[in-house]
Amino acid sequence: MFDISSLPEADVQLSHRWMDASAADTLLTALMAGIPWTRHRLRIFGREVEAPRLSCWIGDPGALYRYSGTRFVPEPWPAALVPVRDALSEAAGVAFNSVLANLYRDGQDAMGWHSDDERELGPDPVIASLSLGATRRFVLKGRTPDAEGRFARHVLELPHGSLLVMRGETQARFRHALPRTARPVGPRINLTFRRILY
Ligand SMILES: O=C(O)CCC(=O)C(=O)O
Repeated sequence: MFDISSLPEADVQLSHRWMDASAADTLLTALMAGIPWTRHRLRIFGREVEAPRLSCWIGDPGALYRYSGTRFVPEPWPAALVPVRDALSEAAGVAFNSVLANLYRDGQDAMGWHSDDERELGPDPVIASLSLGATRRFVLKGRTPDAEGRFARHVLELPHGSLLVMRGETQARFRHALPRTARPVGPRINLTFRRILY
């Protein structure tokens, strides 16, 4: 099922075509219209800034999430996401109860360096990341240098309908980011399914 089933030191699996193109098109259209997209305000180094993307925190009623200094109360599951959540829970072996949806409107929208290591996720969380729309570059960078002072770096292209699953110590060992690009690219939705422990 996965085209990549691990990377050096990173417990990462990637299926370039987890969802077929027409199902991915239908889901993209439904989510563009059906998610209440907002521009989150984030606290970075003590300063409030607007995130360079639109987002929505979605989940079961108790799945509260705090990141970048803000506490998010989940929006209810849009109908189009319920079968996707269930199929992903089955594929990843984790009962996902929440998802962070991000909408990158063009190449200027991005996600900075971070790990998905918030306390609510518990140790070594499983994160299943489904991408829809424009292909963008996803970069993983080691958090600590090796003996030669070099940081491990892996670059993955995430196309329409692809599924990336990160497990084990990947969040503890790596940061990840979705950099800006000067290439003309269309909109992209990314959905990172998570399990909040509460
Ligand atoms: O858009 C992506 O592929 C990355 C999203 C991400 O890093 C996150 O939701 O934590």
